[in-house]
Amino acid sequence: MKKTLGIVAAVALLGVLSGQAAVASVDADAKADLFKSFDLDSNGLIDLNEAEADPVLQSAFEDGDANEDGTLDLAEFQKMEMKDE
Ligand SMILES: [Ca+2]
Ligand SMILES: [Ca+2]
Repeated sequence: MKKTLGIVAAVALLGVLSGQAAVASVDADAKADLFKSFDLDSNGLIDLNEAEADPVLQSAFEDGDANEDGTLDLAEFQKMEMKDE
């Protein structure tokens, strides 16, 4: 079940990060859910280990980690998705 959720999340994130039509269907709540699905230990942060579950997230990780603490918090995660240019 966890694995299925991860795949769904990865597909959704792929759409968000690549600026496809999926953006319109992913609202703030869905983004929060997506964040939670990556945050496997539920500590409110996505670390590099957790980001490795998704190649797209992994490649965007460094860029998205605005304060360079090695983790993505929800605010950073939301900003990543909005950055579309
Ligand atoms: Ca975590
Ligand atoms: Ca950070």
